[in-house]
Amino acid sequence: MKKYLWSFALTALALAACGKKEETPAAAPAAAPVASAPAVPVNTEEKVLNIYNWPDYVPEGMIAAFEKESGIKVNYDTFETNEALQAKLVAGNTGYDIVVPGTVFAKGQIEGGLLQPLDKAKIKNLANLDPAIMATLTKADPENKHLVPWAWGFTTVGINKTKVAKALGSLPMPENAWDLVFDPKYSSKLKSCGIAYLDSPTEIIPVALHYVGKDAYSNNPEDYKVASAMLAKVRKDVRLFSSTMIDDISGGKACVAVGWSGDINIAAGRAKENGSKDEIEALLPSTGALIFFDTMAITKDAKHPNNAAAFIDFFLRAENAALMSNEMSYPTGNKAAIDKIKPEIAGNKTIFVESDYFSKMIPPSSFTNEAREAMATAYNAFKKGK
Ligand code: SPD
Repeated sequence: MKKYLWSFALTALALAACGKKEETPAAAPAAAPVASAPAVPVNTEEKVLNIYNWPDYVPEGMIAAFEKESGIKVNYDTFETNEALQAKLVAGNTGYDIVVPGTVFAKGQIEGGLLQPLDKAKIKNLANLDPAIMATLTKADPENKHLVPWAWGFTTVGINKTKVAKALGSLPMPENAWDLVFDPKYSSKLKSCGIAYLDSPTEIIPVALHYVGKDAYSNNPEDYKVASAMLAKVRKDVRLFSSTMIDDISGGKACVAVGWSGDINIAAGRAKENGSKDEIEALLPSTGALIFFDTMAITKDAKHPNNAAAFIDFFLRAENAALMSNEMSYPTGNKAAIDKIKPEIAGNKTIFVESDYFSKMIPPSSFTNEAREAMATAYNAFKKGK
């Protein structure tokens, strides 16, 4: 299937190029051409592009296809948390051209001058993007000058249904799935098969705030105290603070997790590939889950901004954005890609959520620096069990 999609994309490209060649002779002038500025500026950058993205986010073969078509060598590194990317950007001289922050961090990065405005003339496929999603991104990037959606998804509870049912015994599943990871009544039973939390203050404190009825993006330290008190009660039941959640769920280290929708779906597929009969699924908590948008942006000191624009344009082709959704289980913000999404992905309610649940979800906001520091303090104390 992968091969078919890629050869389809490349064949279409080749045909388009051939078409152009055929038209040229009819329009060629009889006299020698007068030298003039080329219609498309020549890209004189060295043929290198450095990308920094989340793990398990790019379809197999996509980077190689870009390299083959463009002749640009891509160095592709990954980071596991927004905090890690933030620290690199603030330290400066990242060496990266494209980074993929979540919008909750990107807002501050734009305001701090860490990301540069896009040269939109070089990214024609921006026209493929969904205006509704671009409107949402204006909360972080007021005039849509810097950020291009890579994917979106939500932070939720993922379970190995088989193992959770066994560990809960006669206790029925709660109506609100967040209870599984935040209420000792459930966590004390589930600790036997493994509870995992994402290892990041800005992933855990917001969902904890939401669970205790506060604004998930509260900047109020008093609210953090309430969330911390709740977390302290389940600390002894948490087995893992994970940055390898897909493997931890699919490999059986955890039966319940605070994780990302797409990664939980990937874990479900991986467990099956590995021969497990257990059913793994992302849940839709009755009180809602936290939406996120991860976005491509060009760093302020990128050495290869033209190559970066070429890659962004390549990713925004409908076929490529659809391939990301099909392979990585995250929805795309690319409207032109939607009719190319496989029915089993488009119809999976824990990937493309239905509108009645969507209205329950918590949209992303952003944190002040002080709030981020307070969250880190609360989270580290919780992790240490203090
Ligand atoms: N496998 C890709 C995971 C991307 C997760 N980004 C989530 C950011 C949520 N705040």
